[in-house]
Amino acid sequence: MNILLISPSEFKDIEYKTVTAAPFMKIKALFAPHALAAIAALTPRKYDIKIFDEAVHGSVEEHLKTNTYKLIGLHLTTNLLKRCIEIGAHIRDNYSESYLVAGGIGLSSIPTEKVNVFQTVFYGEAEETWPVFLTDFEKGKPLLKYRKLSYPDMAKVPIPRWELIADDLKYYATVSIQTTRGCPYDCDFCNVIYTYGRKMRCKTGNQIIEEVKLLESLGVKAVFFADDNFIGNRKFVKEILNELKSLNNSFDAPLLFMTQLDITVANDDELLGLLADCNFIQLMIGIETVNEVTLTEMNKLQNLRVDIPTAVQKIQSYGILVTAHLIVGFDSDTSESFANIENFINHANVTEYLLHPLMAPAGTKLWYNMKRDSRIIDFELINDDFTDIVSNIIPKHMTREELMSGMLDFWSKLNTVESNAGRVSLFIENISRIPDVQKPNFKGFWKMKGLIFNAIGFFITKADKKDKEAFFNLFKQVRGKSIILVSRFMYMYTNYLMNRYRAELYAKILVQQIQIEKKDPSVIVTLDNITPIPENVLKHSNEVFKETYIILRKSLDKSAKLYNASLETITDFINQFGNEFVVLDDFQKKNLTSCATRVLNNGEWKKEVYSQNNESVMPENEPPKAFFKQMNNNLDNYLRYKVSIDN
Ligand code: B12
Ligand code: SF4
Repeated sequence: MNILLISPSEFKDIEYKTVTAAPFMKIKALFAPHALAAIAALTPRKYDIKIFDEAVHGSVEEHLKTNTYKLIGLHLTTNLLKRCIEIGAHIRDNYSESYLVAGGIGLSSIPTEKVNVFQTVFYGEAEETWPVFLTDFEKGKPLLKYRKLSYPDMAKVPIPRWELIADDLKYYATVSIQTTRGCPYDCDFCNVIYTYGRKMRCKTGNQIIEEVKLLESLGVKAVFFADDNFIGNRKFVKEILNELKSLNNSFDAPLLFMTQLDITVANDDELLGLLADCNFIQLMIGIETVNEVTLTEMNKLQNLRVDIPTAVQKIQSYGILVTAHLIVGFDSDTSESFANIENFINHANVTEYLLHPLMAPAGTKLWYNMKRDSRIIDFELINDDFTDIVSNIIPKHMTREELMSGMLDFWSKLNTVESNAGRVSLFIENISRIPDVQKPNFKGFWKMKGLIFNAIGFFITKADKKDKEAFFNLFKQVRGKSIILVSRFMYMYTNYLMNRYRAELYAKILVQQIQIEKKDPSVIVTLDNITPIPENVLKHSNEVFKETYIILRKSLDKSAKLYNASLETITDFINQFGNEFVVLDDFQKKNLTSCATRVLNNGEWKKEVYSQNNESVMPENEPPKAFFKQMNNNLDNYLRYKVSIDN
């Protein structure tokens, strides 16, 4: 049997366009299709499997004209939802011999009826469900949905099959390795812990080292560690870094590493030294805001453990670039917040930053709170193509227009060549600990010569005059400081070009969006009217969840069934008895039991099909903690979509 795995892309996608600002890199996308290489690794070798990335090879419709597949899988992301559905519809209309499936983290936030073009969908991590599906498929009995409720053990995750796209790897800025999933923190605006859990799940050192070796052998130059928080487990990360340090320095040209982690890294000199000496050149850090009140309100308490500007400078003193992820639009933000952010960037000398408007992902605490205040917007009505730049909230102390125009103004000041060059120069000057990284040997240099000459050639002949001048002045400065810093400087300037262009693209979207909202203010519809979770039920939600669990557990023991029947029971209960609910007394317990009985006898959950093999048996009396989390996370979504379908 042959299988095609598709990574969708389209020309108007910002990620796709951004890379064109650095033509000398000759890349076509920022990230290689990690999820699909991971799925390929979970597929028995007897199958003939191909990965097709539209960013590299163009539209898949063309490819399908001359190639047929028995099974086609698509990696679905919410920012490319329309393209994913378009591809799906094309396949269903023209290739009835192919069976079509889709997976991806974003799927859980999309109403089922929107993705029914796919014959099977995978919710959540697929390490355990994909192999089960393949067996079911071979038997001719694939299910409609595969939902994994427990978290796969990362120590058993196989090495992604990058060799399948060995020829494509040169077209990506980075290829990724994931060492952990999960994050120990619990920030109000983030849904990572609902998706991956709060307990860090780690691969073994051996797995990670083998992945690094594989990528190096395939000619990869830059590796992105795609963890949510690379230092979420300090002991583990230090062990890995100690091994990585000697491995990376033994290569002809050490790989460049980047990752995402939290600001408390600045409190740990040993860790900073290890990161620097492994050749981590860039750390992406969720600074979010420098307003301490907001950090407290958002439960981003780890950021209060440091003085943020000092922490940034300390990390930079190790020769590591900090990319500050910043958010504006929190309740304590006003139009003046833009000036505060600008001051922070200049004061801490942050060389790279991404400023986003506050988004409230569905199901997060922030989303619940804002929705209760009628401040969550029905995103589909405004702009669901550009989910990282058009916000889904109504800010408290600014209008939406002030939020958007503040961002436009911010970029126009900070993205100038002069402003950037000033910060980069200071960054170079302030590096006090030169990373202990091997210089590339002759063979290593030879491998990189194309890239180096292309870049230099670009700045001599094609770059704007100002960029050219700034680049060569800074090049001279960095060369004088240490040869080992040259590659990270070139990376830094390349990123600057791409981010500057990205901001221009974002600016166009914001200008359009401001006009749309001005012309027709009625596009701003808030979600409150269609999500009726009464205050009193919310207050007692854990008791209601537990009671529901205990009632249903007598009849159901497998996690997915119990979970889905619980959601339906609670929804039923809220619809029928929610408004009169005060506390969970005997009367309400009886009501809950009658809802559960109805659901057990003829509920919708019965029509859903579940993966049988790997589903865990739930404990008898006490619901596990994860059950409460899943209920909290999904109940509101479930209600929303159910109600909107019914309407
Ligand atoms: C690189 C990256 C991107 C790249 C993706 C490039 C690419 N081609 O993969 C780009 C920049 C395009 C991107 C976009 C977005 N991202 Co992003 N991204 C990441 C990052 C850092 C790594 C992704 C990765 O490679 N993971 C490793 C692979 C193995 O995991 P995976 O992709 O989840 O795949 C597994 C399953 O989803 C499933 N699966 C995936 N595809 C398929 C296909 C089939 C056929 C099957 C069967 C299964 C399957 O199986 C895989 C193995 O378990 C993650 C962080 C993270 N922890 O993953 C954030 C992350 C996934 N992104 C996130 C967000 C918010 C976004 C955006 C919504 C941003 C925006 N506002 O526009 C969009 C849309 C993503 C979405 N929700 O659909 C969040 C998602 C939170 C959530 N719960 O939804 C994460 C977790 C980051 C974070 N900490 O907030 N992202
Ligand atoms: S530290 Fe980052 S990944 Fe972890 S919960 Fe907070 S925002 Fe999410």
